[in-house]
Amino acid sequence: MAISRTLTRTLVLAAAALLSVAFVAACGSDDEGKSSDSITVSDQWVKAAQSGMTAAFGTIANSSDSDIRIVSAHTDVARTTEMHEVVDNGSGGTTMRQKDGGFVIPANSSITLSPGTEHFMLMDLTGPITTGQNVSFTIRFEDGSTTTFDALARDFDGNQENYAPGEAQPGHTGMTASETEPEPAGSHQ
Ligand SMILES: [Cu+2]
Repeated sequence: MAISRTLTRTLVLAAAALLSVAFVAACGSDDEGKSSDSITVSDQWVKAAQSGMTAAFGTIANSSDSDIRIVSAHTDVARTTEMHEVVDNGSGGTTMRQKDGGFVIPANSSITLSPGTEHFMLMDLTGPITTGQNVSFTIRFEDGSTTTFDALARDFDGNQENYAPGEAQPGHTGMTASETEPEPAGSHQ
C-alpha cells in the first residue's frame, strides 16, 4: 500500500510538471507572435495609371485568434498611401474616404479589397504605373510588425471612385479629368 501510494503521488507530480511546461510554452508562443506572422496577402493587384492617383486591391487573411489592425501602408510609387472605404454619399451615389482606424482583419478570417469597396489609395504618384509592372507595398500592423508584398499592375477602367467633397484637396481635383483621359493608343488589345 505504501509503495503504491508513493508511486501514485510521483505520477501525479510528473503529470503536473508536464502540464505546466506545456502551458508555459503555449503562453510563450502567443506572446511572441507578431501580427506579420499571421497575415497572408493574395490576389493583389494595382490599377495602372499615368499619374495622379490610383488604387491597390487584394485579399488579406489573418490566421491568428486575434483581430489584426493595419495602421499604415506605404509604396515608393506614391507620396501618400491611405486606406479607403466607399460609402453612400446620401444622394444616390458613393464616395470614398479614409477608413477610420485603418483596416481590421478579423481573427481567423480575411478581408477583400476590390474596386468599389475598400482599397489602398495611392495619391500623388511619383511616376507612371504601367501594365505588368510589379509594385512593392509595405503594410504596418498595430504591433509594429510589417508585411511586404508585390502587386501586379493591370489595366482597369471601371469604378472611378469619387472623393468625399470635404476631403477633396486642391491638388486632387484633377483626378476625374486625368483618369478619364484617353489611354495611349495600343494600351488595349
Ligand atoms: Cu480611395
